[in-house]
Amino acid sequence: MNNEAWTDDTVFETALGDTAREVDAVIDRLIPIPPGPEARVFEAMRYAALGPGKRLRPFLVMASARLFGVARRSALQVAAAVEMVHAYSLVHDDLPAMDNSDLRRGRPTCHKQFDDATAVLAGDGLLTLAFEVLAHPHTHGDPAVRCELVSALALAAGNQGMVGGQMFDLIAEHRPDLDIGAITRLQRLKTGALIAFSCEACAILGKAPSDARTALRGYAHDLGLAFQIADDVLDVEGSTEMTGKPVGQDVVAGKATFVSILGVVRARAQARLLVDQAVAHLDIFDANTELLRQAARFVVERRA
Ligand code: GRG
Repeated sequence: MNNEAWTDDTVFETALGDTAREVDAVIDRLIPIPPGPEARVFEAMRYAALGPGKRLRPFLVMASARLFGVARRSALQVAAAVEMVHAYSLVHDDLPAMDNSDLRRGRPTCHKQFDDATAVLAGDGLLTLAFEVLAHPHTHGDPAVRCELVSALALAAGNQGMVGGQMFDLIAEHRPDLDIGAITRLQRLKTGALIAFSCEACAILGKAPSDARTALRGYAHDLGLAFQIADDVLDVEGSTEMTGKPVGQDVVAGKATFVSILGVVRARAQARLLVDQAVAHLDIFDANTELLRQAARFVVERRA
């Protein structure tokens, strides 16, 4: 990847595709199918983690790796771990006990392709493997750095992050009166925390100073919210063909979202404002931050 040359959308999307292929090769290597009856859960894990997604979180890891001179091999291990956690969250979110969705990434959801119990186990397997990958000496030579990565991912993915946000979201289905502050907090936990980890992980790997971490956290916070607003807009204006998943469900459920509170026009404007704010956090870096700037713009312009 040569970030100096990435100046337009087409080049950015090519770079996103290149990162996807690279991280998929790492995931492919990390989940070989063994002989024996347990092979089925490995197949379901591969189905979930290697499905046709954008790989935005791995891209954020690889783009921020450049800011801190992090070795490509280390960054790819982290990128694979983040994508595994993301894939697990989608598998569990789609289960009958949660969203009860049949379609994800334009294909049958994991529990439809396999069965509910296998999908639960595939999610568990992906989540657990992500921590094994971070704890492996291949990820970083310094055990203190590996420990910090494990701890940061646990905070982002667990009850103080994504799991807490998912609980809040399930409760919010019956609370159409929630205000913008509550929705913002919900989304920060549910999707923002893992996006923030994706941006900050390379600061941990590169032992970056605290001002760099604070700047990346600010970028990630604004980016995460802009991402979620774009997702809410797609749920209203997109189609199943575009997004590869059912749309319009929030409206049917009468759920409070950024769009239900602000309306589409103001929600879009808010997302663009957040993107401007996100990229302003990057001004403190001397290194080329063009990739992260383009990622922020992509998040609100995306059609899937
Ligand atoms: C089950 C613990 C647990 C958590 C689930 C993230 C999440 C929490 C659920 C996903 C539900 C959802 C559709 C949220 C909206 C934002 C989001 C995470 C969209 C999917 O992410 P993309 O667009 O997906 O990056 P791809 O397929 O491109 O990887």
